[in-house]
Amino acid sequence: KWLYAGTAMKSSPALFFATFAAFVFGVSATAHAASKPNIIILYADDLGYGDVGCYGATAVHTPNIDRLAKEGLRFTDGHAAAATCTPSRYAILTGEYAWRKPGTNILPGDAALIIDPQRTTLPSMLKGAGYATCAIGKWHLGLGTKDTPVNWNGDIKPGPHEIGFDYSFILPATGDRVPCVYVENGRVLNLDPKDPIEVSYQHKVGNEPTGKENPDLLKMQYSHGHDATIVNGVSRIGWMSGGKAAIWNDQEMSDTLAKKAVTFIEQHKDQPFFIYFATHDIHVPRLPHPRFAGKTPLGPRGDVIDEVDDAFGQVVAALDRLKIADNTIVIVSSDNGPVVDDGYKDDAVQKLDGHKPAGPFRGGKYTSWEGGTREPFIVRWPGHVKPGVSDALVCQVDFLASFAALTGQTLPEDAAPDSMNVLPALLGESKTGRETLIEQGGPLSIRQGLWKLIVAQKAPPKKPMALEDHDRPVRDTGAGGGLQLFNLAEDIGEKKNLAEQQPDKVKELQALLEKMRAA
Ligand code: NG6
Ligand code: CA
Repeated sequence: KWLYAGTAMKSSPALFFATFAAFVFGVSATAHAASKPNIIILYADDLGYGDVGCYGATAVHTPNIDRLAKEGLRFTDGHAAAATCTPSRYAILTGEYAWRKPGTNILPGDAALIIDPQRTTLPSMLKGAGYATCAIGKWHLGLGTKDTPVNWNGDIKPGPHEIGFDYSFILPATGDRVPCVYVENGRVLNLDPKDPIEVSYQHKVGNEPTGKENPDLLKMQYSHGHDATIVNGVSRIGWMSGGKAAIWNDQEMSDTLAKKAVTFIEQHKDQPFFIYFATHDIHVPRLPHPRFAGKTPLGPRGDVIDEVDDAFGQVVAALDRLKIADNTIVIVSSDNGPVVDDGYKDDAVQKLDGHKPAGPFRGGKYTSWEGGTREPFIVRWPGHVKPGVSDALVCQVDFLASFAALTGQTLPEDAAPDSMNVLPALLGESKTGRETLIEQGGPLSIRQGLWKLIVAQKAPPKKPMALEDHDRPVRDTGAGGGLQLFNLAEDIGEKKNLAEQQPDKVKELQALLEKMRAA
C-alpha cells in the first residue's frame, strides 16, 4: 500500500512537495491545503448511468450534477462494486469486495452490523488522517450485533460511530424498510419513551394496519413485496409499531438530509472533513417533495431524479458560500444500477417513454450486465482535477486506497484487500485505472480491460438475488446464461456472446477470476 502511495506522489509533484513540507515542518495548514482536501461522496441510490443529463438523459433536470461534470472529470467506466445496495456500500467503506464475506447481500432492517469495527474503513482511515467524518442518509449495513440485537429504544450500537464516523444521521436500512425513523448518533430521533418502537421481519407486531390487510388505506399500491406495516400511507417491508413521534416525513427526507450535510460542513469548514452523503433518492418508495412532483414527464421516478440533483446542489452551494469549493473533492456516484418497477405501482414503467435509465448498457440493478454496476461517476476538485471525460476503469472499492495515498496514510497489511490506488486516474493525471475488476451482479463477472466474462450457472437460479415478482417475466439478470464472453470495445450492449468462438479467452478470464477470488 505504501508503494502505491509513493507512486501517487510521484505523479503529482505539487502534492508530493506539500506532503514533504508538512512532514518536515509539521505544517498542517499546508497539508490541509494540498493533500488533505475535504472529501464529499454524493451517493445516490439506484441512480442509473443514463438517468442524468451529463450522461445523456433529456427528460429530467440535473443542473447540479451536470455542473459538477463540467467542472470535473466524468468517468464512462466507473463502477459500484455490486449491483445492489448492501454489498456496494460494504465495499465502498471497507475496500473489500462484499462477496468475500458471507451475509453481505441486501439486509433486512433489523440485521446486525456487517462491518467488523476492528477493520480499517474509509472513515476510520480519514479520521486517522485528521478528518472530521460523517455519514448522512441511507445506511443498510446493519446495526447492533448478532448476540445483542439492536435496541431501538436505547443506544443503537455498534453502528456508524464504531466504524469511524464521528457524526451520523441515518435511515437504519432503506426507505421501504421499517423502522421508518432517523437514527442520529445512535439514538432514534424524536423518540417518545412512552411509545417504544418494536420491529420484526418475521411476524406482525402491534396493531398498525398493513398493506396486505388494508390496501384501501394506501396512497400508493405495492406491486410486489412491500405489503407489511403502513407508514405514512405507504406499506413497507417488515412490521413496526410505536415510535409515532419519530416517524420520518418521506417528502421532506431529501431536504432533511441535505440540511444535515450543510450543517456539518458549516461546523467543520476549518478542518478537513469527510462526508458520506447517501441519499434515499431515487430508491422506492418514490415520494418527491411537492416542489418536484410532476416536474418531469417520467412520473415519480423522474421527479426524484430532479430532487436528488437538488439535494446535491444544496451541498455544493454550501461549499461555494463558505468559499471552500477549491479545497473540496466532490464525488458523485450511485450504489447500483437503475430499476424501474422496484415494488410499487408508481407509473415508472408506463411513463418511461424512451428514457434509458441505464444509458447504452444492458440490465440494471440486480443484474450482471454493465447496467448493474456502471454508474454516473464524477470527480470534481477545482484546480487539481482537469475537467474532461475519462474512460479509465475505476471502482468505488478503490476510494480507500486512493484517498489513503492522497492523505499520506499507510494502511495496515490486512486492510482494504481489494482497494487499488487509482488516484492518478481519479485526478485525471492518468488515462488508465484498473486493469481488472470483479463485478458482483448475482453471479460474478470479471472485466479485463474491455473484455468481460460473466461466470453464471447454465440453469437459471431458482430464486434471483432479489425477491422477484411472480406475475411478470423474470428479470434479464445475466444469471443462468452460463459462461458469457463479451468484447465491450465493439459490443457495449453485451448482445453477442463470444464464449464459443473464443474458448481460450474464456479460460484465461476464468483462471484470472479464480486467482483473484483466492487472493
Ligand atoms: C428488494 C426489494 C426492493 C428493494 C431492494 C433493496 C422486494 C420485492 N424488493 O428485496 O424493493 O428494497 O430489496 O434495494 O421487496 S437496495 O437498493 O437497497 O439494494
Ligand atoms: Ca440501491
